[in-house]
Amino acid sequence: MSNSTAVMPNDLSAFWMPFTANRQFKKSPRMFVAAKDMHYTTSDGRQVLDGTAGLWCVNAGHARPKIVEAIAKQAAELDYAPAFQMGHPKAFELANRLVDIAPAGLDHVLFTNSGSESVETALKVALAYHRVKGDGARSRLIGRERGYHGVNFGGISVGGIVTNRKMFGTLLGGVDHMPHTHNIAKNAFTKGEPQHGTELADELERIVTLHDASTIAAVIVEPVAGSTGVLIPPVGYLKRLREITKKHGILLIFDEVITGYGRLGTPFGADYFGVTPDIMVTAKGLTNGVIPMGAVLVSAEIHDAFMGGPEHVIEFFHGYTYSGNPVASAAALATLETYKDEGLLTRGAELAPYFEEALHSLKGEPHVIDIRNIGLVGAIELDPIAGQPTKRAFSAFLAAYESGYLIRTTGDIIALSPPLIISKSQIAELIDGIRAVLRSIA
Ligand code: PXG
Ligand code: PLP
Repeated sequence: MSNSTAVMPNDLSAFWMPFTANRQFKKSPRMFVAAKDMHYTTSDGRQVLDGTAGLWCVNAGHARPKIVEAIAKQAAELDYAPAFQMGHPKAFELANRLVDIAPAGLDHVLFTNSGSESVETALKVALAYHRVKGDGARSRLIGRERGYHGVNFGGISVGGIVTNRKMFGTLLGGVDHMPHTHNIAKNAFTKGEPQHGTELADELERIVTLHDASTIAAVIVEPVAGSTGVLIPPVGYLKRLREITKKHGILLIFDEVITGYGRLGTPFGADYFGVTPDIMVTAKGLTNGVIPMGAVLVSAEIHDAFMGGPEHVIEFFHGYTYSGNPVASAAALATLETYKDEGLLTRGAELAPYFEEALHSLKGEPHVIDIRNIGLVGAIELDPIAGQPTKRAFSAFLAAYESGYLIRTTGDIIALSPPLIISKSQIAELIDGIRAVLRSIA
């Protein structure tokens, strides 16, 4: 690209970048200037194969025509409508389409602008639900170690990533955490769901006994923990959580920000595991990442519990300026159409065996201590450099980018979550690229 450097800004200092090593980045920036289907174009004109669907969100691949057209059309036709006490048709249509593809029993939708906002919304719905039912003593929230639920205060409180929590004071009170299920000693190089660790679900019984069920509002987990390195639940673990929560009248919230919209080869993680939560948190793939939007799906029982008061009174004191924004709604409808046209919500199931085999062919390469996969998500865990955690994986990330592959690293784990349109030959190319990277780094 001859004029590509023309788009480079002259000063990078003002933008304090999110979750980024700012000083390292600004010394040697990595800029994307365009994207189409499976590839990004860098500011120096190189093509980079997208191994991560952006940040786990571009499930249909980049710059898909239906989505691009829908956004342009909607912006010209109805750019914005007040979200409170007014409506516009596309938000209602989108809610209906979501209920159509969601697991049976999730019948109502609240819109947000991100996964983090979806998490806050879900936690608030859970607390308020018990309260409107006259059960307001149920105010505790239970999360899990190594859980990621976004960066807002509720989400980091129930979340279990120390670095995301420790700077920010006392967080929400009344929160407890279950142990995570990651166990390399027993489960290394498992394909799909690991055999060991199902009994860790019973830790929830212990927590319930400690606090008494009558004080607990909800349990929130990611069906597969994405952000902390693709931690796949042991066989039967989520079913057990469902049994325990049901037995004790505790709501189960699935945070499907990553597992939703086809990532596991099923529309949602709930479908993959055959476990339906009371509340499902989504974002990312809802709009293919193009426009910020999240959606929280709730059961009719939860929704209906709020509908008892006088009709002119607001039933739930919560919402965002951009809840169900027209342009975002149009983008989401076009995204769901694209998923449907191309069978993308289940395409991962066809590709998963091939992806699994390719990924596990990295066993035995330098530094690799575990490989795990489910649907079109995979992780390669590396042995950390002694005294310098995260450095090895970060070197792999930089080397991969230089050789034309976008991968994601968290700690010393490489995570892969390519767009669901990826071809078999592109999977092979990605894995071979990573193989070369692993052989090249210290
Ligand atoms: N819940 C889950 C399970 C997530 O994965 C969020 C909530 C928050 O979504 P927003 O839209 O507020 O970022 C997420 C987001 C990564 C990575 O590679 C993961 C996420 C976001 C950015 C990077 O670790 N997950
Ligand atoms: N802060 C102020 C001063 C506001 O007026 C508003 C919304 O009206 C917000 C924050 C919340 O913004 P949003 O609805 O986009 O989340």
